[in-house]
Amino acid sequence: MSPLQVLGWKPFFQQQLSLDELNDCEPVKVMAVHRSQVEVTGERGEEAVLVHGPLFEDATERPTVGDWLLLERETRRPLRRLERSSLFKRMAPGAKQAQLIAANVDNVLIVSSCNHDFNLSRVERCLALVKEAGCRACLVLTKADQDENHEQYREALKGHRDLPLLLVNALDRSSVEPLREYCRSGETLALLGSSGVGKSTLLNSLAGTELAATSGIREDDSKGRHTTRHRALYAIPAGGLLLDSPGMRELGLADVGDGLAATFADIGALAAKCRFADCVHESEPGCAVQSAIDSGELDERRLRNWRKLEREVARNSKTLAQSRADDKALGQMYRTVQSHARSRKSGEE
Ligand SMILES: Nc1nc2c(ncn2[C@@H]2O[C@H](COP(=O)(O)OP(=O)(O)OP(=O)(O)O)[C@@H](O)[C@H]2O)c(=O)[nH]1
Ligand SMILES: [Mg+2]
Ligand SMILES: [Zn+2]
Repeated sequence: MSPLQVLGWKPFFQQQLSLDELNDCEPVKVMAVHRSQVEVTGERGEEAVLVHGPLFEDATERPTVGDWLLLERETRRPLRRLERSSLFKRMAPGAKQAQLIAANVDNVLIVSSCNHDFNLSRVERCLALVKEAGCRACLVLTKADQDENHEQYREALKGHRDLPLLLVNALDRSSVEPLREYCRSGETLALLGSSGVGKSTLLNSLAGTELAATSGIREDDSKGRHTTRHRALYAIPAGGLLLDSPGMRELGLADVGDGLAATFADIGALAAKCRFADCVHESEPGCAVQSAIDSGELDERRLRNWRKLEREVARNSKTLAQSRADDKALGQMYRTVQSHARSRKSGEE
């Protein structure tokens, strides 16, 4: 594998380059993002690149961790960002725009612990993001060495047959070995989960060396201390790229309607069998969703969570559509003003 392929370079990216670009440019992978510069790695190794200016004014255009940038070979100036094969984003509370988490991720580990942190509704929230991005996911429960009662977790997840589950001691390299299939050479693996679940510990065990700092959790409520402060990609000696991120308190769902529908495909299939097409699955006669709850086939918590996330996606999709429309109107106005200015100028000459 070439150094670029190890970083995840694929035909999908290669095809985006024009002949001129192939001659004059070099693709580099964004490993970490700071205010006005990004850390990148490419054929020449690591370097820092400035990314301010008009090219990156729009928030969703700005490079995020995992992006490929084209640099002008001589000046090392970024010319453009390549189209992404996948994108993770979230709605921050009260925000009007989605915040980018990472791009070009292949696989995701949804990390929880065998303690108070385990929360099925949060797993479902994460899954909606993963399915929207089209990534492969595995649920990892850390701290299996600290809890003997593993059956409850398997039981809780029995509805998610397509989601592999692995219980590990993240501190033990042999225990995390089965996760290697998610971070083969040239693949990018993202670790998502709340603070203190052991994301950085997992990363270090998979890397076989201490790449990321870790620290103990609070005794009283098992919560973490937000040890990891920034998102960053790490190239591990075995070949894969691992994305470590700070534990996210809020993983608000943006416009991820398809991902949500895929996560709750069972409820969708039931709803299709309701007598009335506009059934809201509360007290209508012939409601297949309610009868699945009565028979114990569907968990009431799962239905409640689906409703909650559906409302959230609807609300945020509306906000995002509105800000896109506002941006477009603003862009139109600028262009009109500029062209008036130009025609005035040429009239004077
Ligand atoms: N016994 C045991 N301890 C673990 C395991 N996984 C993580 N820990 C410990 O849990 C603590 C938190 O681990 P981190 O790796 O820092 O957690 P994190 O998810 O990166 O947390 P943030 O960076 O704050 O988001 C550390 O003290 C780890 O040693 C495990 O499987 N078993
Ligand atoms: Mg960490
Ligand atoms: Zn119904």
